[in-house]
Amino acid sequence: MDYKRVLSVQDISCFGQCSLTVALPIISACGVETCVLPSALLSTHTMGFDGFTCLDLTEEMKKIIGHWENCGIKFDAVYTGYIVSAGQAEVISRVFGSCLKNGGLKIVDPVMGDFGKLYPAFDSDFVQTMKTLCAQADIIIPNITEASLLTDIEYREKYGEEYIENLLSALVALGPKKVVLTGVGYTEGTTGVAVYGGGEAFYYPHPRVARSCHGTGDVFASAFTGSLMRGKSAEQAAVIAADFTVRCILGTVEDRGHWYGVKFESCLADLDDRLK
Ligand code: PXL
Repeated sequence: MDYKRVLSVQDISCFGQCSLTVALPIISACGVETCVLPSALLSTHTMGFDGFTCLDLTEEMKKIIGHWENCGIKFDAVYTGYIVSAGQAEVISRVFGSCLKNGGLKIVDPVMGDFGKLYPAFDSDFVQTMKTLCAQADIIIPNITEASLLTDIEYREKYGEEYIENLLSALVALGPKKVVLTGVGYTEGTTGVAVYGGGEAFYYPHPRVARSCHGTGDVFASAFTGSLMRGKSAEQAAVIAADFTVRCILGTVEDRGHWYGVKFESCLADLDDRLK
Protein backbone atom coordinates (compact mmCIF):
# COMPACT_ATOMS: atom_id res chain seq x y z
CA MET A 1 0.00 0.00 0.00
CA ASP A 2 1.20 3.47 -0.89
CA TYR A 3 1.75 5.24 2.45
CA LYS A 4 0.52 8.85 2.37
CA ARG A 5 1.08 11.78 4.72
CA VAL A 6 -1.62 14.39 5.33
CA LEU A 7 -1.42 17.67 7.23
CA SER A 8 -4.63 18.84 8.86
CA VAL A 9 -4.88 22.52 9.75
CA GLN A 10 -7.72 23.34 12.16
CA ASP A 11 -8.36 24.02 15.82
CA ILE A 12 -8.06 21.78 18.83
CA SER A 13 -11.35 21.95 20.69
CA CYS A 14 -10.28 20.17 23.87
CA PHE A 15 -13.84 18.96 24.49
CA GLY A 16 -16.56 18.55 21.88
CA GLN A 17 -15.51 15.95 19.27
CA CYS A 18 -14.76 18.19 16.31
CA SER A 19 -11.86 19.45 14.20
CA LEU A 20 -8.47 17.92 15.10
CA THR A 21 -9.75 15.54 17.78
CA VAL A 22 -11.86 13.99 15.00
CA ALA A 23 -9.51 14.40 12.02
CA LEU A 24 -6.52 12.79 13.72
CA PRO A 25 -8.17 9.47 14.65
CA ILE A 26 -10.29 9.19 11.49
CA ILE A 27 -7.56 9.90 8.94
CA SER A 28 -5.17 7.66 10.92
CA ALA A 29 -7.80 4.88 10.88
CA CYS A 30 -7.71 5.17 7.08
CA GLY A 31 -4.06 4.07 7.25
CA VAL A 32 -2.72 7.52 6.49
CA GLU A 33 -0.02 9.38 8.46
CA THR A 34 -1.74 12.40 10.00
CA CYS A 35 0.17 15.51 11.05
CA VAL A 36 -1.39 18.57 12.64
CA LEU A 37 -1.01 22.33 12.52
CA PRO A 38 -3.38 23.66 15.21
CA SER A 39 -4.97 27.02 14.38
CA ALA A 40 -6.32 27.67 17.86
CA LEU A 41 -6.79 26.00 21.22
CA LEU A 42 -10.34 26.13 22.57
CA SER A 43 -11.83 24.71 25.74
CA THR A 44 -14.83 23.48 23.72
CA HIS A 45 -16.28 24.14 20.27
CA THR A 46 -18.35 27.29 19.92
CA MET A 47 -21.83 25.80 19.48
CA GLY A 48 -23.81 25.41 22.67
CA PHE A 49 -21.16 26.07 25.31
CA ASP A 50 -21.17 29.44 27.13
CA GLY A 51 -17.86 31.06 28.02
CA PHE A 52 -15.51 28.93 25.91
CA THR A 53 -11.84 29.96 25.86
CA CYS A 54 -9.88 30.46 22.62
CA LEU A 55 -6.13 30.92 22.16
CA ASP A 56 -5.22 32.11 18.64
CA LEU A 57 -2.10 30.20 17.52
CA THR A 58 -1.25 32.23 14.39
CA GLU A 59 2.22 33.28 15.60
CA GLU A 60 3.09 29.73 16.66
CA MET A 61 1.88 28.40 13.29
CA LYS A 62 4.39 30.67 11.53
CA LYS A 63 7.24 29.33 13.72
CA ILE A 64 6.18 25.73 13.10
CA ILE A 65 6.10 26.21 9.32
CA GLY A 66 9.47 27.98 9.42
CA HIS A 67 10.94 24.92 11.14
CA TRP A 68 9.29 22.54 8.63
CA GLU A 69 10.65 24.60 5.75
CA ASN A 70 14.14 24.33 7.22
CA CYS A 71 13.75 20.56 7.65
CA GLY A 72 12.22 20.08 4.19
CA ILE A 73 9.08 18.43 5.62
CA LYS A 74 6.43 17.89 2.91
CA PHE A 75 2.94 16.44 2.71
CA ASP A 76 0.88 14.54 0.11
CA ALA A 77 -2.16 16.65 1.02
CA VAL A 78 -3.10 19.57 3.22
CA TYR A 79 -6.66 19.50 4.59
CA THR A 80 -7.82 22.72 6.26
CA GLY A 81 -10.87 23.28 8.47
CA TYR A 82 -11.79 25.77 11.22
CA ILE A 83 -9.46 28.77 11.36
CA VAL A 84 -9.86 31.95 13.38
CA SER A 85 -8.44 34.86 11.34
CA ALA A 86 -7.51 36.24 7.93
CA GLY A 87 -3.86 35.96 9.02
CA GLN A 88 -4.27 32.19 9.26
CA ALA A 89 -5.44 32.03 5.64
CA GLU A 90 -2.12 33.65 4.70
CA VAL A 91 -0.27 31.08 6.79
CA ILE A 92 -2.14 28.33 4.95
CA SER A 93 -1.22 29.85 1.56
CA ARG A 94 2.40 29.63 2.68
CA VAL A 95 1.92 25.97 3.67
CA PHE A 96 0.39 25.27 0.24
CA GLY A 97 3.43 26.88 -1.37
CA SER A 98 6.26 25.39 0.69
CA CYS A 99 5.06 22.18 2.39
CA LEU A 100 3.23 20.26 -0.35
CA LYS A 101 4.96 17.58 -2.42
CA ASN A 102 4.79 17.99 -6.20
CA GLY A 103 1.19 17.21 -7.18
CA GLY A 104 0.09 17.37 -3.52
CA LEU A 105 -3.60 18.08 -2.89
CA LYS A 106 -5.07 21.20 -1.30
CA ILE A 107 -8.35 20.28 0.40
CA VAL A 108 -10.30 23.14 2.00
CA ASP A 109 -13.35 22.67 4.20
CA PRO A 110 -14.51 26.31 4.45
CA VAL A 111 -15.90 25.88 7.98
CA MET A 112 -17.99 28.99 8.66
CA GLY A 113 -21.55 28.08 9.52
CA ASP A 114 -24.61 25.86 9.33
CA PHE A 115 -28.40 26.12 9.04
CA GLY A 116 -28.12 29.43 7.14
CA LYS A 117 -26.02 31.18 9.81
CA LEU A 118 -22.36 31.99 10.41
CA TYR A 119 -20.81 30.38 13.52
CA PRO A 120 -20.63 32.88 16.44
CA ALA A 121 -16.95 33.78 15.99
CA PHE A 122 -17.22 34.93 12.35
CA ASP A 123 -18.29 38.03 10.40
CA SER A 124 -18.71 38.91 6.72
CA ASP A 125 -15.00 39.83 6.35
CA PHE A 126 -14.18 36.26 7.25
CA VAL A 127 -16.32 35.04 4.34
CA GLN A 128 -14.04 37.02 1.99
CA THR A 129 -11.02 35.34 3.59
CA MET A 130 -12.55 31.91 2.98
CA LYS A 131 -13.20 32.82 -0.66
CA THR A 132 -9.47 33.47 -1.15
CA LEU A 133 -8.61 30.12 0.43
CA CYS A 134 -11.17 28.25 -1.69
CA ALA A 135 -9.74 29.90 -4.81
CA GLN A 136 -6.41 28.15 -4.16
CA ALA A 137 -7.88 24.72 -3.40
CA ASP A 138 -8.04 21.57 -5.49
CA ILE A 139 -11.12 20.39 -3.60
CA ILE A 140 -13.51 22.29 -1.35
CA ILE A 141 -16.06 20.66 0.97
CA PRO A 142 -18.74 23.22 1.90
CA ASN A 143 -22.22 22.60 3.28
CA ILE A 144 -25.11 24.55 1.74
CA THR A 145 -24.80 27.43 4.24
CA GLU A 146 -21.12 27.85 3.41
CA ALA A 147 -21.78 27.46 -0.31
CA SER A 148 -24.36 30.24 -0.19
CA LEU A 149 -22.00 32.54 1.78
CA LEU A 150 -19.13 31.86 -0.64
CA THR A 151 -21.22 32.50 -3.76
CA ASP A 152 -23.53 35.28 -2.49
CA ILE A 153 -26.47 33.12 -3.57
CA GLU A 154 -29.36 33.28 -1.08
CA TYR A 155 -29.58 30.43 1.44
CA ARG A 156 -32.59 28.16 1.01
CA GLU A 157 -33.85 25.34 3.18
CA LYS A 158 -35.98 23.90 0.40
CA TYR A 159 -34.72 23.85 -3.16
CA GLY A 160 -34.64 21.90 -6.39
CA GLU A 161 -31.85 20.65 -8.61
CA GLU A 162 -31.48 23.99 -10.36
CA TYR A 163 -30.56 25.77 -7.10
CA ILE A 164 -27.88 23.14 -6.36
CA GLU A 165 -26.53 23.30 -9.93
CA ASN A 166 -26.23 27.09 -9.59
CA LEU A 167 -24.36 26.74 -6.30
CA LEU A 168 -22.00 24.12 -7.76
CA SER A 169 -21.08 26.13 -10.84
CA ALA A 170 -20.65 29.35 -8.81
CA LEU A 171 -18.37 27.47 -6.39
CA VAL A 172 -16.20 26.08 -9.19
CA ALA A 173 -16.04 29.61 -10.62
CA LEU A 174 -14.29 30.69 -7.39
CA GLY A 175 -11.29 28.59 -8.49
CA PRO A 176 -11.26 25.08 -6.97
CA LYS A 177 -11.05 22.12 -9.35
CA LYS A 178 -13.70 20.13 -7.51
CA VAL A 179 -16.57 20.82 -5.16
CA VAL A 180 -17.97 18.30 -2.69
CA LEU A 181 -21.22 19.82 -1.45
CA THR A 182 -22.73 18.20 1.65
CA GLY A 183 -26.25 18.24 3.06
CA VAL A 184 -28.01 18.17 -0.32
CA GLY A 185 -31.50 16.69 0.10
CA TYR A 186 -34.46 16.95 -2.23
CA THR A 187 -36.96 15.01 -0.14
CA GLU A 188 -37.97 15.03 3.54
CA GLY A 189 -36.11 11.94 4.77
CA THR A 190 -33.09 12.25 2.51
CA THR A 191 -29.88 14.19 2.45
CA GLY A 192 -26.78 13.57 0.37
CA VAL A 193 -23.57 14.72 -1.19
CA ALA A 194 -22.90 16.20 -4.64
CA VAL A 195 -19.49 16.06 -6.33
CA TYR A 196 -18.86 18.47 -9.19
CA GLY A 197 -15.84 19.36 -11.26
CA GLY A 198 -17.20 20.90 -14.39
CA GLY A 199 -19.04 18.20 -16.43
CA GLU A 200 -21.96 16.36 -14.90
CA ALA A 201 -22.53 16.41 -11.16
CA PHE A 202 -22.43 13.11 -9.24
CA TYR A 203 -25.09 12.83 -6.51
CA TYR A 204 -25.22 10.29 -3.68
CA PRO A 205 -28.41 10.44 -1.59
CA HIS A 206 -28.53 8.84 1.85
CA PRO A 207 -30.97 8.77 4.79
CA ARG A 208 -31.36 11.94 6.80
CA VAL A 209 -31.35 11.27 10.53
CA ALA A 210 -33.95 13.41 12.32
CA ARG A 211 -31.61 14.77 15.01
CA SER A 212 -28.75 16.96 13.80
CA CYS A 213 -25.37 16.48 15.48
CA HIS A 214 -22.38 18.80 15.81
CA GLY A 215 -19.06 17.93 14.21
CA THR A 216 -20.47 15.79 11.41
CA GLY A 217 -18.96 18.09 8.76
CA ASP A 218 -15.52 17.38 10.24
CA VAL A 219 -16.24 13.66 10.41
CA PHE A 220 -17.25 13.65 6.74
CA ALA A 221 -14.29 15.77 5.56
CA SER A 222 -11.82 13.61 7.51
CA ALA A 223 -13.19 10.31 6.16
CA PHE A 224 -13.28 11.84 2.68
CA THR A 225 -9.64 12.98 2.90
CA GLY A 226 -8.49 9.63 4.29
CA SER A 227 -10.33 7.71 1.56
CA LEU A 228 -8.93 9.94 -1.15
CA MET A 229 -5.42 9.31 0.16
CA ARG A 230 -6.11 5.57 -0.04
CA GLY A 231 -6.54 5.95 -3.79
CA LYS A 232 -10.33 6.34 -4.03
CA SER A 233 -11.81 8.78 -6.54
CA ALA A 234 -13.58 11.88 -5.19
CA GLU A 235 -16.94 10.21 -5.91
CA GLN A 236 -15.98 6.94 -4.15
CA ALA A 237 -14.49 8.87 -1.22
CA ALA A 238 -17.69 10.93 -0.90
CA VAL A 239 -19.81 7.75 -0.75
CA ILE A 240 -17.54 6.11 1.86
CA ALA A 241 -17.45 9.31 3.95
CA ALA A 242 -21.25 9.78 3.72
CA ASP A 243 -21.95 6.18 4.80
CA PHE A 244 -19.44 6.51 7.65
CA THR A 245 -20.99 9.78 8.83
CA VAL A 246 -24.52 8.30 8.79
CA ARG A 247 -23.30 5.31 10.82
CA CYS A 248 -21.67 7.63 13.39
CA ILE A 249 -24.89 9.65 13.71
CA LEU A 250 -27.02 6.51 14.06
CA GLY A 251 -24.72 5.34 16.84
CA THR A 252 -25.26 8.62 18.71
CA VAL A 253 -28.91 9.68 18.30
CA GLU A 254 -30.30 7.46 21.05
CA ASP A 255 -27.97 9.03 23.60
CA ARG A 256 -29.70 12.35 24.37
CA GLY A 257 -26.87 13.47 26.67
CA HIS A 258 -24.41 13.24 23.80
CA TRP A 259 -25.48 16.43 21.98
CA TYR A 260 -22.09 17.99 21.32
CA GLY A 261 -20.57 15.56 18.80
CA VAL A 262 -20.85 12.06 17.36
CA LYS A 263 -19.60 8.78 18.80
CA PHE A 264 -17.40 7.95 15.83
CA GLU A 265 -14.93 5.69 17.66
CA SER A 266 -16.85 2.42 17.35
CA CYS A 267 -17.30 2.98 13.59
CA LEU A 268 -13.58 3.29 12.80
CA ALA A 269 -13.18 -0.44 12.13
CA ASP A 270 -15.96 -0.32 9.46
CA LEU A 271 -14.10 2.51 7.75
CA ASP A 272 -10.96 0.42 7.59
CA ASP A 273 -12.99 -2.48 6.10
CA ARG A 274 -14.41 -0.23 3.36
CA LEU A 275 -10.91 0.84 2.38
CA LYS A 276 -9.39 -2.64 2.07
O1 PXL B 1 -17.22 21.50 13.60
C1 PXL B 1 -16.81 22.74 13.18
C2 PXL B 1 -16.17 23.52 14.27
C3 PXL B 1 -14.82 23.40 14.49
N1 PXL B 1 -14.19 24.07 15.46
C4 PXL B 1 -14.87 24.89 16.29
C5 PXL B 1 -16.25 25.05 16.12
C6 PXL B 1 -16.91 24.35 15.10
C7 PXL B 1 -18.35 24.50 14.92
O2 PXL B 1 -19.04 25.11 15.65
O3 PXL B 1 -16.90 25.86 16.95
C8 PXL B 1 -14.15 25.61 17.37
